[in-house]
Amino acid sequence: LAARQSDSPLSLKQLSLGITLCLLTMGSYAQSLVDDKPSNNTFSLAGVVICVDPRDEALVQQAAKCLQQDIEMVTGVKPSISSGITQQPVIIIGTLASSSLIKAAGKERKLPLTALQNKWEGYLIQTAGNRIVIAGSDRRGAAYGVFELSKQLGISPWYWWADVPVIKKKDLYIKKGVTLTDAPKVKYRGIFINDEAPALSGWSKEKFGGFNHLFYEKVFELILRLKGNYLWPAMWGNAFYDDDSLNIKMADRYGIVIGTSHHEPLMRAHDEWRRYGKGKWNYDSNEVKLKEFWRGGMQRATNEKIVSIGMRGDGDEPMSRQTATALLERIVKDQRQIIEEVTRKPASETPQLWALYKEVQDYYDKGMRVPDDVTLLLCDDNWGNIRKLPKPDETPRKGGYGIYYHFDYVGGPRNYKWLNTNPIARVWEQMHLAWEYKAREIWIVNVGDIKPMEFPISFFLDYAWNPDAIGPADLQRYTERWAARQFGAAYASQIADIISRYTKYNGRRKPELLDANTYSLATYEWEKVVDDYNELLKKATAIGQALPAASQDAYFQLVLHPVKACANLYEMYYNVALNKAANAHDLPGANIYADKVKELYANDSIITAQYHSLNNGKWNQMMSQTHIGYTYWQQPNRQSMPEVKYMTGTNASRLPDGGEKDVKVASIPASVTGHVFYEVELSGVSIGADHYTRAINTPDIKWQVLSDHGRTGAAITPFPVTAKPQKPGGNSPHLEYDIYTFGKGEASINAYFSPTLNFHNTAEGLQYAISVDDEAPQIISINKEDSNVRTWEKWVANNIIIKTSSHVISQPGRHVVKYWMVSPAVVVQKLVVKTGKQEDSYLGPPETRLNRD
Ligand code: REL
Repeated sequence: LAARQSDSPLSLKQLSLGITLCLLTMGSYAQSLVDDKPSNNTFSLAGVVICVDPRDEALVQQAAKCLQQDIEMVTGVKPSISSGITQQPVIIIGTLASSSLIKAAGKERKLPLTALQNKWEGYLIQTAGNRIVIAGSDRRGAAYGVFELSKQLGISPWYWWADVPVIKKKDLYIKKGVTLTDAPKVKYRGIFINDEAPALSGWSKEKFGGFNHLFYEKVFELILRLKGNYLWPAMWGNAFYDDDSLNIKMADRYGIVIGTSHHEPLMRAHDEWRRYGKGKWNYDSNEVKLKEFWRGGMQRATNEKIVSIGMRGDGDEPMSRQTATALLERIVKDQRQIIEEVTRKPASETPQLWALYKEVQDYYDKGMRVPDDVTLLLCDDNWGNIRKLPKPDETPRKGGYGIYYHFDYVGGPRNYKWLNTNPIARVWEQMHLAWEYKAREIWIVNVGDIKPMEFPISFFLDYAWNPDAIGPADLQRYTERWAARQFGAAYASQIADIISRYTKYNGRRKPELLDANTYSLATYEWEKVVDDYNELLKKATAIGQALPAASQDAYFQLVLHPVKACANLYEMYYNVALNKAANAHDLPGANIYADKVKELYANDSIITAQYHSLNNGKWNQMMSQTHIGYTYWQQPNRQSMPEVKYMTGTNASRLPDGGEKDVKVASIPASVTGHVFYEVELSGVSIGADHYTRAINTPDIKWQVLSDHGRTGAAITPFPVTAKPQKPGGNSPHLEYDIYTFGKGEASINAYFSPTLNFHNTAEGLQYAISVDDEAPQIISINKEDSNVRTWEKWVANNIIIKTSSHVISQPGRHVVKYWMVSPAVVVQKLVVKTGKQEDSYLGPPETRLNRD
């Protein structure tokens, strides 16, 4: 039953290419400016003055203030800000166009400023003598340069939002002679605060009095520190422009580009129509009032913005079925006329987007078009699977393409808005597709309440900054670096492992979708997933105990809480399952399990309360999202404990002799009882897809392992993701798995795929092919039926697509399973060859690994 990896799947040439690529990738992390100790090659920042031209942009002045605060946080001494260079050491900050200081420094020091000319958000940091010069090609470029320095001085972008401690140092030493230049690759990189009640709404009300400029100041600073530039503000009963007239001023001060969400045209929050709208949200019957409403939105939004255009139904609903493309095109035309009239510039000079969200994509597919300067914002399916991407041969559009992605969602098959359930391995793989297929203008992600999405937000914005810098093999290292920034280097790799693990577990199924039936008792799957979570909790707790007191609050928020909360949740549903089984089979223990459920249910609230009490209640209400007691897609009004049944009689209150095992064995169907262990082994082979025996590459197409991608182990996919579809057979790209079977005759192979969608909307969908020994490869589509909403719901709820093929095994013994590439971008996680009866389980049978030598 072995899948054997060949000794040397890589040639020497491939290996040296790999090493070169790895060095290049490593080199693209920002060069270090700071040293731990003084030396001849460093200068001290003691007594430093920050210099800014007072006529430079407001954002530059603001960035200087942030740096002033940051240096004080580290050294305890607040540097002064001056308009001229009076003493050394000095940090000079400014933009190319508006800073006389930068112009002078450029001449005097021969800074390579021309490299910044006409760059979008580029910066240059140069250290020499006793000075640091930070020059921006524009206002945000200068700010990013400042925040790069801050980060290197030890200020995490999350210092405020997650209480990450700043390590105090008496002095700071800057390396001399370093030049660092950088600029983003994706033009607009942002977050969408959404689904913000009850958690963020309650919290912001308590701490700031609502979603006002004081709240947004914190958000804008965070976005800048993460090198993002774009925000869709909170809109659940909130209206950025209307709620506080200072919101827009704050956006200007921090240089953040504002948009309204995909279904809120012309800078008007949806809630404003509820507040002020006259008549129906219907262009056919109420054109005049709608135009007036939109004109008001444009007149008010004098700040830097991207204007959403188009129209959906009232409140994020589809338009009526009869809505004609012609009407929608007219709406866009009229909206652009308003934009022109208000801005007194051609419409093409105001950045706009049209979001192909849900049914709007159908309008596009049926031929509706908008002018070329408008960015087409392509969307995921709300579950992290991109629905559409430009074809490689598509004529480029002036406005280009963007992506609207989700880390949080309210809608079917179920809301997921409590914890972080987004493994970055999948985010990377999907956004890599977006990058390679040239959706590069806007990347925006729905982050719910911001917390607890700290880690995936960091990743999304870092990846958007430079997708070429983070390759498929860099994700663990990325996570380690992130952990090191928050908690220091000592435990970074263990913390990274915990983060990867808990997101992988949560990615298998959103906690809101979990119940007693998710995992199987009969195959010991339930026991295994609970053990795994508890093991992780043990590790996470031990590391927490080893960290200094100053890191405890941050550690709880960023690492321990999700593990603790989910280990508890898993254990609770497991005990519900045991209680059910004990009841069904009239076995001892039912009441013990029921009591345990009660205890764990209560413990869930205690864990939430623990979060709320951190740092003197700074995050009170932030975890108040209901997450137990769902009965359909929408959240319940309040949590309720899963039902358990008590039994009468003394048996009910004692554990079975064999412990919980007796209950599980009893729940195995009679057909396999007695033989279960042998049957499972004899009835097939389960192989992690990356554990191939031989990989057959071609000069243009190589198999790429995606580490830690998927529900169980890793995954594998052909690279580049833009490769042309292949006809399977002969030496076309494929993977071979040597297996051994004890039986013969009919067999089936279940192939497990990441739920990638048919993003080029082809008739056949994404395809793979499969064969055993010399069979002709069978070509199978992984997503032909994705128009069926029930099928799609199953894929996203289970976070897997499973396709089955039928085969005939000629005789017991050795065989070769061949998995062939047909379409690019198909990501396979696991193959299960079934030759006999197998018990169903959620994750499928664990890998049958024998004899790897
Ligand atoms: O997740 C989404 O994209 C949508 O459901 C939201 O944008 C939508 O606006 C919803 O929060 C409320 O209207």
